[in-house]
Amino acid sequence: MTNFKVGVIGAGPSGLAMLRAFEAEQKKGNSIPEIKCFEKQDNWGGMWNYTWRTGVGKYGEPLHASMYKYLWSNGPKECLEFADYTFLDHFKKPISSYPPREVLFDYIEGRMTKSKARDFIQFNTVARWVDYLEDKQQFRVVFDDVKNNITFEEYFDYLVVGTGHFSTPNMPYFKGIENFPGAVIHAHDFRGADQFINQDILLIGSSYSAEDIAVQCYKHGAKSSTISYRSNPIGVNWPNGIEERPLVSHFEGNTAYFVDGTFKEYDAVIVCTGYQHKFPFLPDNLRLKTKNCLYPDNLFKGVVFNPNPRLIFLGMQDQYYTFNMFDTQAWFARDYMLGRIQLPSFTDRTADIKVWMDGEAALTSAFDHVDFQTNYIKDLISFTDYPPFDLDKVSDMFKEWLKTKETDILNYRDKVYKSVMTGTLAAEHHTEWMDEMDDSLEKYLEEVPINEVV
Ligand code: FAD
Ligand code: NA7
Repeated sequence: MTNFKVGVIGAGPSGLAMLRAFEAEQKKGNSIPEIKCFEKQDNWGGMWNYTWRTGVGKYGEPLHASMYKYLWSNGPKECLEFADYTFLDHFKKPISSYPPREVLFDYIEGRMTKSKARDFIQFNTVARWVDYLEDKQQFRVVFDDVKNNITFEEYFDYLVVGTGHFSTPNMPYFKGIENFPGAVIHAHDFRGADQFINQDILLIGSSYSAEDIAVQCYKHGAKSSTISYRSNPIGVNWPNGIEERPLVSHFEGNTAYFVDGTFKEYDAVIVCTGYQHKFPFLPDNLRLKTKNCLYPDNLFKGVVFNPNPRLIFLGMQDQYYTFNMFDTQAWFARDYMLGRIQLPSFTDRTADIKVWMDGEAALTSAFDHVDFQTNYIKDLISFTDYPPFDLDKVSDMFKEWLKTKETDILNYRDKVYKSVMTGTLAAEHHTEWMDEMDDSLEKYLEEVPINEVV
């Protein structure tokens, strides 16, 4: 049955995966429901749609973007590759394993421009509020077209939320920080390390953002970076100029004091303490309440909202896998909406969720986390016709990536991996990552950089 209507909120990689999944079905000659996607930015790509702005956007909305200039993929591209549109399909030649942001944006966009997907998306439009109408079994969604300053509502039989969760900062308080004389920003507002040249930087938090921003600051000429951890240090082999200390206890002026009794003066503080899952448009009974983890509670197969299975969330997990995981979720969601996948009872769904959550709680290492997410994707893929790919090999690549970072945090991006989709070995980039200050698509795709041609 396809005489129903699907609303998709967000046109980042997750929302676009949903459009792609339905398009794949249509291409097989099957009919699909009516689909409408609403995106608050003026373009698609989600996080990969870079902006120089911070704070609020052109129309006064809180900015979604947390990405920065000079951001290069922090994992091998071979681990995120779409199974139905490979890097070779897009670039027509092997490229390196760790492309910059603009190159990945181009790849995401390339898959979509081959279709009519853009016609389904209304840009500059924010989902403001959602109600579920029990009698009609429909969602009523209130939107703001922020460009034209118009509020309107639409009704959907299924609602897909793909609004991401690395956008609303988690910003803890540290005593005395209000009197720190230099810049205090969250990683969400970091737009590039060039403003920190010759400065002593304090980063609070010890996960991906702290790790990469410290390396960016090193690369672009900061004097020093200190990473302050709450639970565990990142523990890689840092170069001189990057160090780790336990958590800040308090600030006095520009001096930070740490819980081990040490202290140091800083020019700027970058708070890298992660993000909140925030759904200001969802009422309490439809809101996903979770932190950044591999298996959020209340999501059957990590996708279907258990208390109301007409509501679907994509990409709400912490992410080793990204683009291809969103695809497998979208394919699952599509086949469920099309009635090909029958949901078990509420009780059985709850039990299934518990098995996965207990599994996550028992994990002890990063390798375990990779295996867990690999098994999750294997499970999802078994329900649909998403092109199967060698997930064990991808899992091995993730583990190799983790090991390489430990020993060579500054140069891990120079390593190349083989695509499990095409068997193609990535090309070594023309310039070593530490020496490459230009992250543009144009420079990246040059066979030989212009400045090396005599
Ligand atoms: P997003 O990309 O966040 O897209 C969500 C979309 O929803 C946005 O376009 C947003 O504008 C829209 N939206 C939000 N609220 C509303 C609303 N109310 N109404 C309408 N639209 C709305 N992944 C990797 O694979 N490799 C990397 O190297 C990597 N680096 C990263 C670096 C940073 C700094 C961050 C923050 C993330 C990084 N990621 C990386 C993860 C990245 O989030 C995912 O790759 C991917 O972008 C997630 O896709 P998504 O569609 O789920 O969410
Ligand atoms: P993450 O991966 O969610 O990590 C958050 C980090 O912040 C983590 O080290 C936490 O330490 C730390 N944290 C959280 N709250 C506090 C407080 N109150 N005090 C000190 N430290 C705290 O977020 P990231 O921004 O690093 O990464 C998110 C995505 O952005 C990721 O996918 C990347 O690709 C880019 P904990 O270990 O919990 O003690």
